Amino acid sequence: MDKVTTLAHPNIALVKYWGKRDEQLNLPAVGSISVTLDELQTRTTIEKLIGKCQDEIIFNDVIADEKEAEKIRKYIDLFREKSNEKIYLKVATSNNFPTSAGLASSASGFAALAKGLSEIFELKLNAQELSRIARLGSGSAARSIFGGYVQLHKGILPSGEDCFAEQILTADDFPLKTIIAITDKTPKKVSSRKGMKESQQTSPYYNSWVESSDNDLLVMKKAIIEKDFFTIAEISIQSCLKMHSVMMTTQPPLIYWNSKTFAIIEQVLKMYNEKFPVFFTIDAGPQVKIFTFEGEEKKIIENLKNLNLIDEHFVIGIGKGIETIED
Ligand code: 2P0
Repeated sequence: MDKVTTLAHPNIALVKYWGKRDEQLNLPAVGSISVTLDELQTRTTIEKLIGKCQDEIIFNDVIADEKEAEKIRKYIDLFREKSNEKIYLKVATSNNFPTSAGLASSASGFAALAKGLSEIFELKLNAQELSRIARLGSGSAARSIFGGYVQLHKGILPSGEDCFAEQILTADDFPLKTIIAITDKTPKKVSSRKGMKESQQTSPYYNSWVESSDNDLLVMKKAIIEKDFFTIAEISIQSCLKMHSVMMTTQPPLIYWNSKTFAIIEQVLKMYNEKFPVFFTIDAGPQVKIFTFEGEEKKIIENLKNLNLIDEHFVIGIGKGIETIED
């Protein structure tokens, strides 16, 4: 195959990943559970270059800056080594959503890239193997290989063989909706990779965060299988606030929220405490991801709009895993 196009979607973790057990192999210190999103997507086209000895990396129609390009070239090196094929590639990737603003662009980016590269290098990887190799690009990318509700196991083996993702339920099994409330579109100041390393080294809460996560994963998995919305909500809110407590107590502090983020949390919690089916989660950025049942999203948006808390927002369903498109 000389050319391939792949599509992948970002995901949002309900039980969060923050911290690594092995930096070299990018092995997470905690497992995580996410939902893969529908309408937001990364589209990546990979072509073999003839007579070139360097990969060309294009990002949103512009040549990628050297730092970004080098990261991608190093990732392609893994596939060159695995396949023993010294070919160079043109990789053109684009997102239909803002990058680096807490919307998991590295998850969909590396998932699309892992799938495309495995096709170009004819590695014939199954979904579990793809999740393992996507993880080497970015931990959260392992989860975007699958659609619906997905668990990434942290594993215990030093090789990382037992660190892979698998699907818990499909999108159709339990079709929730997410409202992504955009509170600030500027790129985040501290990357997740750098931030989680600093948390691991300095937050006094880091160890209890790691210790408490196994139980969150157990309860969340059971709640998803049983489609128990309010337990999913309780664990998601807890996991999010625990992760942000670790972030905030990192030196120097990692405060990803702004005043609107906080005000939206307050409103969502108010509705949740009145038994409305809603909960929030927040990643390494200021956007608030609000989950509810299909059909209930209008009430939440109206409430937040009346309080001037959101201008831009997306309403998104739960989506599928990676796909290859025939060119
Ligand atoms: C998550 N995040 O579980 C958590 C919540 C951000 C906050 O996974 O270093 O970009 O590339 O493995 O995957 C973001 O971390 O980090 C992330 P690396 P990644 O969604």
